Amino acid sequence: MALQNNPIDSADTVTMTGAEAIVEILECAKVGPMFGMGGFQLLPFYEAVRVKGLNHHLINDERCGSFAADSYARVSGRPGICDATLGPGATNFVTSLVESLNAGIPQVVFIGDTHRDHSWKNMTQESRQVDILRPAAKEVIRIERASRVPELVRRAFAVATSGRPGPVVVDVPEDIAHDTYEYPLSDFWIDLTTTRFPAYRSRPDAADVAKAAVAIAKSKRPLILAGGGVHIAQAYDALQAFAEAQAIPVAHTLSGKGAIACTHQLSVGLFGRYSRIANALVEKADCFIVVGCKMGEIATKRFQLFNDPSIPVVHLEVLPEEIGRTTKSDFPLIGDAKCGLEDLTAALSHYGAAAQRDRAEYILEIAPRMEKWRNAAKDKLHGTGSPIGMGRMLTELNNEMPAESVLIADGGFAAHWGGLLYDTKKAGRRFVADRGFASIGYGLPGAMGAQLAVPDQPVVAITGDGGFNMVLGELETAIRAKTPFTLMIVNNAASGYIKSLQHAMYGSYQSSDLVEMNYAEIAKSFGAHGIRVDDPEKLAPAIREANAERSKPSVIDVVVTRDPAKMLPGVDSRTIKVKKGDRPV
Ligand SMILES: Cc1ncc(C[n+]2csc(CCOP(=O)(O)OP(=O)(O)O)c2C)c(N)n1
Ligand SMILES: [Mg+2]
Repeated sequence: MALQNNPIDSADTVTMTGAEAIVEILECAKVGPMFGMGGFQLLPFYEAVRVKGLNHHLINDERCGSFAADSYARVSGRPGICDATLGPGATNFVTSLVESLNAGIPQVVFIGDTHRDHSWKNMTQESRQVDILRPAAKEVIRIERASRVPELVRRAFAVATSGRPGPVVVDVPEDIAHDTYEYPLSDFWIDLTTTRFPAYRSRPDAADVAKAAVAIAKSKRPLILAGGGVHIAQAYDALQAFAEAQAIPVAHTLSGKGAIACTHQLSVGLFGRYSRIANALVEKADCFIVVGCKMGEIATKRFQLFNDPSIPVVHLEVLPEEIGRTTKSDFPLIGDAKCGLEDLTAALSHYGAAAQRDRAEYILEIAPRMEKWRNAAKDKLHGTGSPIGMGRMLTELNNEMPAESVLIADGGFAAHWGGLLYDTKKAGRRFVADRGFASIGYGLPGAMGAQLAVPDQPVVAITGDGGFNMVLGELETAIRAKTPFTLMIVNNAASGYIKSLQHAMYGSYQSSDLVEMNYAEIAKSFGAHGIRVDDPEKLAPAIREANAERSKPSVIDVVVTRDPAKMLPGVDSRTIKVKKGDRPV
């Protein structure tokens, strides 16, 4: 039981260590699972966690603990919590913190640091960890006074969950963690709004909304471009209501998948580097409504897709400094995506009937275009040959995954194939791809974090064999954490993305082959469930069997093509031409 969760006027005090005070606030915040690996500096933190019976998981690599915290946050809507010891533990967080920073995902991250009586005396494992992590985090808060522990942990939550959320590091010197201090009881509280995200919402200026509404009303072929910000703002209902009322199709980025259900009649799928029909609609659009999207390299096909200055761009974005970074914006709307969409809907309410009438033919284009694309892609989507094609694998996942489930896609091919071909059946963060930094190795820890957020729903992760090799120690963590997700390892015995690029550019290969492995056997030797599949007909039964296993994780070792000419997600990957200096895929 937390001591307090309300600011009270009390003269009573309690004596405890700084680390215990941290854990008091975490308890007030009702945090979910925590992930970390201990060391001397944070031992009292671990002891306080034990005494309170909070949910903490030892991980095998701090980066993976923070990946799991990131994924937990995305799926639960609550900040992820993780910790590491000083030095190598803390510096292991660099990659995972940048993922969360770039993707706008809140984490509260505790790291131990040296005893301040001895800092800079060449203490063992000492480094300038605060400086190393500073650009990887939204904020680094170093605790310099034990008396300020409750205030600064509250501050970490507030910064992590506000505006564009992000990771906040709390640096805890050894003496702060270990020494005792007298705290007023009244200091143990937290604003519960800051323990979820988005914490506090902001509204765009009403005059800006009115101007944007005029531009939208004038357009015949507007297109909504939805990014990950729709998830962060949980703007699903607002987006669907706006798109339906104004008869506007919705295209999405890799991070924005699920902004509207992929099966919704207004969904036109992924736009950018890969697309089904969305890029064709982009080319004919006469107004873009960009929502919670940074318009980065992949979304814009390396800044080529949205360069016609005659087409008005409405850009709804929570951070003003993002406006105009990559794409000129005629109607910037600064604020929370949910509030902004609600305001646009209200501003255009008089125009609903006209929109339905004027855009009826436009909307009717979607289904036949999608049908045509499906027909053109059917050899890939329904391929019957062995080795298994990724298109067929995604078709089987589309068939087998229920509406209430989560698919995690690792940083390489998995994200691109999944982003292009996977269909979420409900709005929501049901497709999680680590597109903030696109590190490989997110799939397995990401599945663990997501499964802890939705213990009763199927969670499937797709990862490459290279990505799995990078983090396979976390299979031990997942078994211990009793997280029964399914990990599909796309076994191409290669750093396949790289190999296929080498194929396209040079026709020869360097350092892109892996040893042939049987990952089902490896999984079994860990004590997990393992299935090896090399016949596409066996994919669906394997997914069903793995998802039915609820006591431990399952690995499905999916044997796919070794031919680098067939690995790329585009339908026409065999004929791809690579221009010097450009990235084609
Ligand atoms: C940490 C990290 N290192 C390197 C890369 C560059 N990279 C992108 S995809 C890829 C290949 C990954 O191989 P694998 O996980 O087996 O997936 P495949 O492409 O074969 O499906 C690499 C090395 C990366 N994204 N992240
Ligand atoms: Mg591979």
